[in-house]
Amino acid sequence: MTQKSFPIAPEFVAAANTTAEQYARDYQQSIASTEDTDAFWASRAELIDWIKKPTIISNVSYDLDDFRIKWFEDGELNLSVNCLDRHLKANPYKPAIIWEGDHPSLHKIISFKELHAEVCRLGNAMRKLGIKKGDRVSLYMPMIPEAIVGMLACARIGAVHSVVFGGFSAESLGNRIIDSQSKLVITADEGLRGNKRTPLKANVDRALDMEGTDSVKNVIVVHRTGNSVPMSGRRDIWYHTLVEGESEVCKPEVMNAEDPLFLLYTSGSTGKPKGVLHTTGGYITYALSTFRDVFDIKDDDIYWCTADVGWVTGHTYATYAPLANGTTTVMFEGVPEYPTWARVGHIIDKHNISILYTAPTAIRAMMKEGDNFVRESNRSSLRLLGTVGEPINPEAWDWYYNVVGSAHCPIVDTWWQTETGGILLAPIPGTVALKPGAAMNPLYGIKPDVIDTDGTALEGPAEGNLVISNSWPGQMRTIYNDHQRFLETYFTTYPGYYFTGDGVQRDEDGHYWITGRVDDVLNVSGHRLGTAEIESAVDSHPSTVEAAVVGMPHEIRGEGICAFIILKAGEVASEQLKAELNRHVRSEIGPIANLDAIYIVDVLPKTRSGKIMRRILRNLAAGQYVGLGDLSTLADSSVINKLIEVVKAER
Ligand code: 6R9
Repeated sequence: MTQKSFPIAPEFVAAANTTAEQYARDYQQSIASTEDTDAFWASRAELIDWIKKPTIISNVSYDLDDFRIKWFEDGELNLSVNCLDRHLKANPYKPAIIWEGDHPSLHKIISFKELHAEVCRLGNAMRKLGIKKGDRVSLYMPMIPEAIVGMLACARIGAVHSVVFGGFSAESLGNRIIDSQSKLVITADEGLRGNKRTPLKANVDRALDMEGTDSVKNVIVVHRTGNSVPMSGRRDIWYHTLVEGESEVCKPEVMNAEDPLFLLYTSGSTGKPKGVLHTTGGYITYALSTFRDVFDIKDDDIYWCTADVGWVTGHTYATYAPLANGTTTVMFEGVPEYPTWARVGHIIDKHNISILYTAPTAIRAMMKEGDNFVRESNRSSLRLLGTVGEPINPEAWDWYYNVVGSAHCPIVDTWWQTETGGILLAPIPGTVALKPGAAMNPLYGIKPDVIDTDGTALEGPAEGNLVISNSWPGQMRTIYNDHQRFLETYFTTYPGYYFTGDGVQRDEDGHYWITGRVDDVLNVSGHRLGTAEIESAVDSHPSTVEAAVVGMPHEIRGEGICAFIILKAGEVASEQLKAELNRHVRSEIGPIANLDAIYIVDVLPKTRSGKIMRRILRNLAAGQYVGLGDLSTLADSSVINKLIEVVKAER
């Protein structure tokens, strides 16, 4: 925890939507009692256009014998209407999406009116394919406007979308399709990033060869690069021929507030990725409300969230919240290094971007290339910066603040999770001096607690596990197909609380500093990967017997992946085999699961009950060979020296 704090420039404070006094007063009021919290959310629900206004606000119990999470349960609405139709009267020609293509010569501006028409066309076409309310639709898309059109078209007709990150493998896509039993897949011929192509359609074909994917009746393919791709019989349809001639009027499905909106798969500490389910009314109320507070939104903001639509940030803060608020959202197809590392700055100048929301890993990658690239642009349109995904280190914070933001833009460090639907902790800009690395304060209606391993909530300055003691409208409702796992993962460790899986420190001023995951989830470039998932990918290679995967410090990605692997008898360790193992894991999960270090070992450190002691491996992976902590539960203490030998020989 650094003691340095950065007061916010008086000009910003003077123009900010929220004052320090207002935040202090309204926050206290919003958590004073359940009735007060309900009153707060009832007032925020006024930001939404309801078909039927809710009369019941919350209906929540974390008691496992009587468990329920419902918000606005008698309300009815349609999300696409909130994102599109309601802006058509006052602002039909305002840009809804500014799309910047992979190559700097290519961009497109899509107004709310145009986006509305496109969503209606696709919605009608999907209905003709037999997609009905409640059906699941998988999206496997590059960062092109049709990804947002696809999500909104699902919302229009009441289908539940499941966006799968375009960087995931065919295998990962297939598993998600099997779990969700999607009827339809929307994809593109290829993705294009940094002038490199990703074979999206070919991956879909491979995924649909997997057993258990028969639920998929059609694949809609957007023509992006134009390279020829095999189109199979009646199953595959080109997007442009499908929507051609469709009407620009599409009756929105009436959705109950608690009807599902989307599934998004995320990694947990055990087992396969879980389908986090979000519902309609609470999710959008929370998304919109937090968006306005945290980003101090004004009518003329041009807002750029760099997250891919395949992650929750791309759902909540690149798509739903800005569009519901009528804010222009910038979508970038490419990568920050193409054609040069100056690209991000050039995009900011080109589109007059006022708010930039990105991840520490991207900031570190740009920082490493030096200041000159960023200084090719003037970035004078910027007024606010945000970060998300992982703790930001003070050097990266300083660089973001001083170089990217020219020392006049506050940085909002936003802590949240796929499960939370929206931001829970952040400094509302203008209300508090910033501390680099701290997510600072709870948002309205959120009651965080720091809890020790015995389950005691700690007072004052403290360090422990982060839990939330109440509910908020954007909270996930279940794990798709596995409600029991939902209860066990989040509500059983500390009864009566939502358990986040993160460690936290609360300082003397009551500000929160996230310290990272306390479970077996890695955070690689701000993306979650379960050690169990990677281990089972390694185990599935014919040359291996067993693997243990841990995180290790990584300069750019924040956390890198380190695998300790035992080979089958007769297999010989070689650089070639290691490269092959890495290729195997990347093709099983996706390129983000790159193994940064591989140690071939004869044994793994296990407890007498057979559990791998990852703590020891984490220390070794970080090059720490002494002070390994309590080793008394280790079944065979001689393994430590053997492991140290292997690691030392390789580093
Ligand atoms: C939104 C998102 C969630 C995990 C979370 C935590 C880490 C996110 C953070 C942060 C420190 C921040 N995390 N934001 N850690 N400071 N501002 O990233 O969702 O992909 O589900 O990841 O990311 O560990 O538990 P998700």
